[in-house]
Amino acid sequence: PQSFRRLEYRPPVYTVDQVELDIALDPARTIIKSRIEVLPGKSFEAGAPLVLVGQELEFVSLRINGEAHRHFELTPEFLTIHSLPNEGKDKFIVEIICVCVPEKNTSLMGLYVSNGNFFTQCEAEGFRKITYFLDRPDVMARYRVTLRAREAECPVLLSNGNLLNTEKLPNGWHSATWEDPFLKPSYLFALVAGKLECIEETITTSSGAKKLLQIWVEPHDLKKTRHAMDSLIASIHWDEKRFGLELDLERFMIVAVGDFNMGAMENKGLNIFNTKFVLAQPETATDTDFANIESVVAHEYFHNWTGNRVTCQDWFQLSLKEGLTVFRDQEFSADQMGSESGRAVKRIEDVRLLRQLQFPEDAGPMAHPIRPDEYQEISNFYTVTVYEKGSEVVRMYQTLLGQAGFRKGMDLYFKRHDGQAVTCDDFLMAMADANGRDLTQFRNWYSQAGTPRVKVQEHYDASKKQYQIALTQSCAPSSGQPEKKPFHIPLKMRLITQGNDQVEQLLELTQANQTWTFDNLDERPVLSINRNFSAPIHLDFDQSEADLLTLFSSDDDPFNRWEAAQRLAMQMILNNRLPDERLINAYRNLLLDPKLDPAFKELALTLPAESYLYEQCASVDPQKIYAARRAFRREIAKQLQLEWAAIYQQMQTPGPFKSDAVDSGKRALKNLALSMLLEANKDVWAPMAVNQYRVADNMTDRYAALAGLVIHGVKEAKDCLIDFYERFANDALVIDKWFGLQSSRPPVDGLEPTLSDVKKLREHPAFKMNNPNRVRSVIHAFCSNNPASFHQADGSGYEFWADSVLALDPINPQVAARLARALDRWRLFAQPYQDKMKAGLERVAACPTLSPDTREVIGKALG
Ligand code: HT7
Ligand code: ZN
Repeated sequence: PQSFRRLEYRPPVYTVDQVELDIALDPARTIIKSRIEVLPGKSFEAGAPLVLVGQELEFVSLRINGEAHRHFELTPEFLTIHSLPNEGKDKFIVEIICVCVPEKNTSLMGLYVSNGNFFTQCEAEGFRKITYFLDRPDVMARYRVTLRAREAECPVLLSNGNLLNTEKLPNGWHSATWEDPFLKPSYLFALVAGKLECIEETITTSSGAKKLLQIWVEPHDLKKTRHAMDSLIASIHWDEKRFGLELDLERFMIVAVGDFNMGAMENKGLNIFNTKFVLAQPETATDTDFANIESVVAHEYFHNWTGNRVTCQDWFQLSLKEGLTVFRDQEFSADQMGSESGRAVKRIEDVRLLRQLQFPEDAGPMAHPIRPDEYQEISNFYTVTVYEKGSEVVRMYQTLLGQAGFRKGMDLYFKRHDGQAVTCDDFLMAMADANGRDLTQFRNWYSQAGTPRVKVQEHYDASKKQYQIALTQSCAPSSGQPEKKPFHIPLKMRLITQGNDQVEQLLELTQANQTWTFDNLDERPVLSINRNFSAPIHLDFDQSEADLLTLFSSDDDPFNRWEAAQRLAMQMILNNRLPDERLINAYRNLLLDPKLDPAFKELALTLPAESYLYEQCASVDPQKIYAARRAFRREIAKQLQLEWAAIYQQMQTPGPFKSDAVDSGKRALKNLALSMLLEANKDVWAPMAVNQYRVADNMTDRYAALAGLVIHGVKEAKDCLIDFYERFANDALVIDKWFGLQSSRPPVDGLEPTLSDVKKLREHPAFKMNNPNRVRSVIHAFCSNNPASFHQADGSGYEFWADSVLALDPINPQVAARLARALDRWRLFAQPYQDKMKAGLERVAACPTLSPDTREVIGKALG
């Protein structure tokens, strides 16, 4: 397979400054006429051919400077044009006509049809499925686009920028012409056409300019767009306030589509979203859905500056825009929580996700630095490493430089690079120069894969009243990187003493070993380190249970309070122990503490995920871990049954539904209580769950009740599942929940294995292999979110996985490649699991027609 290497980057030989597209939309045969103005690029040499990329296109004609041109070669991937006027030294015009077939495009890259409407997805390399072009992010041009279509089928025609003009055409056709005033790379091009309607708002931005905001959806979904619009308006105001960044377009549009490979896409002025991240009403969307919509809307909006105004030189720099934009959306969502403890809740949620998904990635066969050095298929590198670890790296600048210093760095970054395609080094230099800091060593975060380990050794000398901590950093070898250089690791710490007289400090760990000494301590302090998770590391710290209990009950850093609870639970589960009396008492005190946020309590009482527990083991027996974790949970449920019952009553949220942080925190804790009660004694508490299912006025409560019934194998679950399907049969996103819940049911005594249900669900008339959301809700939910059912000693889960990857790959390689990653960590598992996983991987590898996407993932897993 072909590999692309970061160090082989060359600036373009030719570049483009103006693009005109005329697109006649037809599902069976769309005709694309392009007129591009080409001029020498930074690597130009006289006489060099112009090499354009194109994929799955039917070539029709080529003209140069108005004349038919015959000096070209056409391959399935390239259109290579020779004999250019004046050896290519002067600007010349290339006109190409080509054809594509949107209705046959199940990859959902390029131009495709979803429910009768047209959509595009061009990042990373989809524009080449629309026309032959220099489809690379460092070629930035101005676009003018005319869309034509039959008016009855496509009354709405949208593209980037401003609407210049619309026209009625013969035979029931019509057209719209759009112009984007900003330079952009081809990956930010978009068009949407079809039967859509919008809600709109006009807002005034900081400079006093009026802006039109629109959210376009299928007409029946209009009533579900208010929350997305509110989120967009809040994002616009936040970016002005926090970063001084104003919306630069007269019009900003969001469009929702039901078939989409990822969450959303930041096309300039025309964001395209998976419906899952736009549509919400209390009756159909959970609190998590509401929060996700807010954060994805913000994320895509924030890309308007971090990604669009300043873009990436090449795809190795992806984290330049993605890490930075995730950091910005995390900060936005934290601010929306409305309180300091709300901010901490958001931080815990973000770190939990990082540790569940990114830490395993960084220790597995797909490990890569946040700025990878090599890839075969770029779409495989839209990873939790590039996004979430990338965000942690950006957060560390802020920790080192302070919020004001970080802002100075951002201001300089935009001053230097507005309108350019740049690198992660340019970002680092802006941060360093704006603050007069040498950040040379910080570069190692960009170039080295793997999660650093920091070992903590503490020593208290009572006679000297002196306390010392020695920190040692290391990082396991990863592919192509046998030795790691030390990272620059900012560690927030505080010594917890009875006098409560120590302040928080920032330790900068830059060497392999470093020691810090603290004087005048009358007693041995308890160390609270890596507060607020100031660095994305593993902490090797043999802290006593007594110290962890102290931190759990009284650390003033809520993150570390939560962390202490997680570490206590983790150690006990991994040692197959049940919670002891001291821990149960600590849980009880936390639950009863009126000063603590319900949302925080819910997080503290939620046990570490199985995927995180796996990472702590040398050889994983998934069934043993499941059993130990479940037993631990049942003990908490039983020992605190009275408290759970009281909490269930106290956390009711009467009155009209609000999706804000306060009410959603109460619902989260109430529903944890419900689940714990079912865990403790399902026969006693099932009627309460059934009642909650029936009377709920919102999806959070209805779904939580249904999930409790299904997961605990309550007999009423069957009827409630039937009722749920009938109630929401016309709402695809809710039906996804129905599928997802059944596929993620852990094993239940007396019920058939979940795999038999999943196989039936795959035959269900509403299951569609070409809809990524549905595939995720059935197949991914089972293979990636249901470890206890998936990892069966007979290997049946892995056989199902292999069958599914092979079935999905010809339809949608990107979605198949994601599913393929479910077996990444196979080497970590004990026998017989390991051999059975390997057999599954080998079966997939043997398929001769595997896509490059899936081949890369499987190849690395087996390599
Ligand atoms: N920047 C967007 C990336 C994206 C994408 C990439 C590959 C294939 C399909 C895709 N859809 C969207 C998403 C984001 O980070 O905002
Ligand atoms: Zn993004």
